[in-house]
Amino acid sequence: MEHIRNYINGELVDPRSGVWLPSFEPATGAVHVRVPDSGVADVNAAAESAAAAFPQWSKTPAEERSRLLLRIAELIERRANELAADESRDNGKPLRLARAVDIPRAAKNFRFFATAILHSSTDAHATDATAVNYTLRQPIGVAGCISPWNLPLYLFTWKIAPALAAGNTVVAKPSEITPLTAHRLAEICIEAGLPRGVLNIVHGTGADVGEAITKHPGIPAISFTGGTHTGARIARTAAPMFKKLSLELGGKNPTIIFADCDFDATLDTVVRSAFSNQGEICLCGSRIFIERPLYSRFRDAFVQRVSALRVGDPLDEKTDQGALVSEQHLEKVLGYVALAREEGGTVLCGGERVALNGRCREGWFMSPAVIEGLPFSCRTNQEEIFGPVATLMPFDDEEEVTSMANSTPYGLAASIWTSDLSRAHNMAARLHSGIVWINCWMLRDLRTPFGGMKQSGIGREGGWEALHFFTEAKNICVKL
Ligand code: TXE
Repeated sequence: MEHIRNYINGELVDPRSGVWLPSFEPATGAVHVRVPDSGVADVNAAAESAAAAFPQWSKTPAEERSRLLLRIAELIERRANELAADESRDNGKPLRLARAVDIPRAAKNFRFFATAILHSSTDAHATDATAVNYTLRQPIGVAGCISPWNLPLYLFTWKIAPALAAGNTVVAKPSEITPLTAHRLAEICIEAGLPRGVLNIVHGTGADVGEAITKHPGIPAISFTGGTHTGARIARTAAPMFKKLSLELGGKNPTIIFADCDFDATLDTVVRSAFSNQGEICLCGSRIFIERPLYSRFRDAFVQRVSALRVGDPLDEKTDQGALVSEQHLEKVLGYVALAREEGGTVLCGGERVALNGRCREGWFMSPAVIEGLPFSCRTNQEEIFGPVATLMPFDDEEEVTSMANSTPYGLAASIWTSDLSRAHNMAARLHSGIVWINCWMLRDLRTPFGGMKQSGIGREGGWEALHFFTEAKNICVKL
């Protein structure tokens, strides 16, 4: 069985503890790799090597940093099939999805920031005829990057690429639940010739490794994606240390469908926005509001489509819904279906554990659930479930649906479906969401600000936002 290793100072090394944790294949429920049970000593070694590498890396010309990051992108693409298979095995998502989305986006993250730094400019401000000011953006130093299990390599590289591109060195931690492709990235960085210490990957639990990164005095910036509860915990530690913080947290995203929408296009996309990756994407539209004249027609068509989604072996090309990432998470999501029933909801389809045959008979599968009849204010409609569960609610006018959509503690993403674009633009401006899609979902331009408000986090990733997060702005004023 493969023992994953830490990547510290350019080498693959065992955890100082000499202890490994089991990591499971969700489709079979069996241990498939072992992940280092690292701790403070491993994080300190990583932070030390990152600090030692910083002076040279931060002075490396942008063109050379770009070349190395493009080389990493190239190697990711060359190993795409292997990486997709690893990602699917590790997370439980359909292989088809890992191949089409996760791995290509990981390469794209490196390409995007590798080229961005070749075109960056800065501000200058002339103060009448007396002075000129220019803004110097300098890398922060050692950046801490902590990522979750739902889109493992995709979100891991979404932080690492801009941090390195901006001239920082990095101590990164993937989720201990899905460590495999982060390990492959270490292998790729070694092959690409990334200088030792520039990127360090320390595997282990959030409580041990995650906390140690957050607390480390030599890591002045933390970029985190994960649960709101964990984000708050990180903020409590990092804020008094005056660390820069980027927190991409949970969501409870509204999908708002008006009667004048393009019915077929809306139906096709809303099935995907609710259940892609088993609903384990912070951007998934889990609360679906439908204008009352369209409600019955959309509900019936939606239930029919969701009932037809194939729950199966992630390696099977026909599979639409793979396994949930852990037994604990499966129980959590099934618990919310039970809660929905207690709160008066009607489960129109799915919401049951699914027992497959063959190699997946012990896997963590469930049928995607559609629930109606719940008030917008109940727990099922207020709390992040992060699984294949969507609720349907009718609405009568824009005021009502805007108020319901904005009623949760979250504010990450939303989608609006209507042919009345002036209505769409007005509503988009009023929604408590950092990202609003109109007549589309998950259509991504990496230059755009990415992130949410309220309990969905602090700060934005993507484009210049990411490069500005990973740099300090200094104003230099020259008297004329
Ligand atoms: O996130 P966690 P998990 C939501 C979703 C999910 C919940 C928990 O609701 O059910 O978060 O998911 C590390 N200090 N999202 O368990 O626990 C941990 O090891 C520092 C939304 O994945 O937040 C992992 O590497 N680090 C999210 C990472 O943080 C700590 C995507 C995320 O773990 C830590 C995933 C600590 N005290 C889950 N505790 C999104 N917005 O996309 C844990 N970690």
